[in-house]
Amino acid sequence: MDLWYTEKHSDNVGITMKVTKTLFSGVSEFQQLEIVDTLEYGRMMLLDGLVMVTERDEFIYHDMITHPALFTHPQAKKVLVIGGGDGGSIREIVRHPEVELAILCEIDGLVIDKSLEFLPTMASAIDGHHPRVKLHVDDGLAYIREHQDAFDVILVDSTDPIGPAVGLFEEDFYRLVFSALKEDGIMVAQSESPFYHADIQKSMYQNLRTVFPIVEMYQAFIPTYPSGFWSFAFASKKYHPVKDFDRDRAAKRDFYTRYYNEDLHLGAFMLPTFARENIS
Ligand code: AG3
Repeated sequence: MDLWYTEKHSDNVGITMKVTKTLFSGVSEFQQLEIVDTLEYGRMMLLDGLVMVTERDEFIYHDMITHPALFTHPQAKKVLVIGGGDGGSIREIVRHPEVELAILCEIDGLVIDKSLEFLPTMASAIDGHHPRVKLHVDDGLAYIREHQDAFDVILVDSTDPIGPAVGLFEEDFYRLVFSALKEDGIMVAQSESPFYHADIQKSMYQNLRTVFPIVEMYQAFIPTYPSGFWSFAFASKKYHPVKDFDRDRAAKRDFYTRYYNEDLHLGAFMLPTFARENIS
């Protein structure tokens, strides 16, 4: 049988992939979760029908949500991930030797459980055996409210601003993140597609700028997300991701990154005009 999955990116356009098997389909308290096998992208996780990760291109997203902040901050010891229940971000964070503790705060325990079961290459560091990793199944907002002045880096590895992630794009949340960070802390959040989501970006970056002194957007190419042109927001109290970037330190990293590198770090912050306009 010929089975295809389509995520619609607008009313008239979408991405479609040939599916060979449904590995899991179920509903949690928060959302609908599917894990399917595809012919070209390997296993793929969908939340409420939206592509979250595929085995083939997740390295791009997870390199880019983690390494720019961790190579800008001179010594990130304590890192928090909000969302990111597949574990891909935590896997990249613990490759940094200076990180003493990486905490995952995911609202939906089903995402963690099913990632451990079906996406082991992503979930390798959240299986409960990693000495520098802690897991919390909790609402990110509630968690940071109780952990002020605590983190060097906070990563918001969320879904689109619909469903459980809506609050993660609002000013009140960014204020909580600001105070949960130490005095020189950095936050990075996935910030949607500059091509399709200009309105979301406008309000998101406006909200960030009312809270953080340094706010920049950077980009990555992610083939399975809407338009393939994706972005991240870099919000910081002290360090600028380009001016304060130590290129040598990034070049000397002792682990392999298939997307991120010290030149791309700088290049990713250079934006096409229309993307700049979204956030100006
Ligand atoms: N976060 C999902 C980004 C949003 C994708 N949006 C979409 N397909 N419409 C991914 C989490 C990976 N750890």
